[in-house]
Amino acid sequence: MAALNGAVENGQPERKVPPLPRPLRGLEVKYTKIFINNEWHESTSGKKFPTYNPSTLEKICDIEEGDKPDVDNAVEAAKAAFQRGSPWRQVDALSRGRLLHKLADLLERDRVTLATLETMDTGKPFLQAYFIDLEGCIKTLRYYAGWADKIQGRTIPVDDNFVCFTRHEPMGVCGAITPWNFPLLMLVWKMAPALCCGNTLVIKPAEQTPLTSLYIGSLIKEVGFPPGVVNIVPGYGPTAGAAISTHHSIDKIAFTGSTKVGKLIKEAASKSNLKRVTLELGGKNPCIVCADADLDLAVECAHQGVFFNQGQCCTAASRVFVEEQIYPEFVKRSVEYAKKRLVGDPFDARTEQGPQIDQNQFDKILELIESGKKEGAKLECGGLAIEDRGLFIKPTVFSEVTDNMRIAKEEIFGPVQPIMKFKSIEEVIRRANSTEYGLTAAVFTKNLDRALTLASALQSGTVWINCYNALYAQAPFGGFKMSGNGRELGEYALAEYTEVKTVTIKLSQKSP
Ligand code: NAD
Ligand code: NW8
Repeated sequence: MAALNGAVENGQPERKVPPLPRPLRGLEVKYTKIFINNEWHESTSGKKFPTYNPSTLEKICDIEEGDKPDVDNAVEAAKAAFQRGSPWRQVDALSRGRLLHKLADLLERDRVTLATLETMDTGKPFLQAYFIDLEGCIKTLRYYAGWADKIQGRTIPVDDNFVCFTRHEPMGVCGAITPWNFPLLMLVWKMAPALCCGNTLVIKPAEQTPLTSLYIGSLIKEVGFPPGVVNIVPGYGPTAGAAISTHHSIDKIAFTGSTKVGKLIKEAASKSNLKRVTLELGGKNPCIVCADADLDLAVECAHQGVFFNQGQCCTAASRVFVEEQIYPEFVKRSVEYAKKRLVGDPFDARTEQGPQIDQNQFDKILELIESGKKEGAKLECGGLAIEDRGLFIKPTVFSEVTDNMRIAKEEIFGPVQPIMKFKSIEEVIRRANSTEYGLTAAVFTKNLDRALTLASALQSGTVWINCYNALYAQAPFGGFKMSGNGRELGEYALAEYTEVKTVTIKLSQKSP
């Protein structure tokens, strides 16, 4: 019982729990057109494409379908906005930071609207959209807002009668091609550092999920970014996406999505103008649980690690390696968790898991589940779609998984947890690293020596110890090997959005 008059009970002050945010019912979609020069345009071709709500399979609305001519218009606008002497080039560094802070303010103001739109378009639980996606967006914008006036070159000592310094200049027009699993967050990871460094942007959101990206167009205008600084062209990959990756006036491209398309983009960059490319591709991320781990923590983190966002996460813990002594207990507890996971309406506050994004992904996941059964893994629970409903899949756990099975090798991108057994640290290092991917890895142990040995031996851009999905705006994120090129977030991402210019000056006299 709470004590009266704010008095304390058990030495703890009474805590006020804020009420949970509620989604907007009957929200009308306002922004469905192509955003160029701070104005809304119809597509040159006159074509539109539908976007669906994956939990009801109903069409939400039609969106103007951008293609090459629309990308050309967007690039022209972005190029003009980057010209020497343009309004944007005259915005000083401190003011660029203020514009980003103002954009973050508007995301805070419209947080419920944006989270509602994200849930309608992706099917992710509303509370996750609100507390994770929007939180990450706002923090990333504020983090890069702070960097805007702290981007500095160096002074470099060379020959005595020379002065040499570097300038970290914006690159120019940056393309951003984003995926459907975190539509707004992946956009902000690219837009915030790009604008912070003074670039202009042409953005193509995933065709499945254009709504929140287009809403951002209205906020860009409201904040007061000059026309042409941010342009958004919704459309399909092989058309609008390819027009961006092959464009000769785009100086850099940032992509998150599949390895297959990542390769196409790098190829298109090579064949066009050698534009800079950063890629954030998939992972087959090992999660290593040692016998001495805090078992409750490890089971919960491995569960959340793979099932979060319907399993549609580049960081998904999709290869769980468990030391043999605790293997049966770990599997038993993981199955209990999976069976309890609440699947359903993403607007219901109790829901932990919504539908998969589309029929393609749904079919691919069920096909991989079938391959697991056929190749001899033990299906502990799930393994099926949920009957009578759209794209929902039961949380699935496989034990007795071996490294040669497809479910242990291929990115599933669905609610499927493959659990393997290991005997020694040397063995698990070798097995964890025997993949072309290298995005993240996680280790659960109380032994400092083991933890740090694994942290140094694992080939991945991130290693989490006794935690999972611990992402921060200030900590770089990206892949080793085929999980990608370059880094997003943190100070490291600034290098991906600036060119370094060396200025060398000869003095007429040597110093005395
Ligand atoms: P995708 O790579 O095709 O889509 C990502 C983005 O690339 C979208 O905006 C898409 O329109 C665009 N695109 C597609 N073809 C293009 C082209 N030729 N040129 C330029 N842009 C193009 O991903 P998908 O097909 O939607 O999903 C397939 C698989 O990709 C998933 O099963 C999953 O394994 C992986 N994936 C990974 C991530 C991630 O976060 N790393 C996100 C989404 C999907
Ligand atoms: C940027 C991102 C975050 C953040 C917090 C909590 C859980 C999961 C994720 C996450 C700045 C600040 C915080 C998460 C998000 C994206 C992917 C995987 C996990 N991000 N978070 Cl791809």
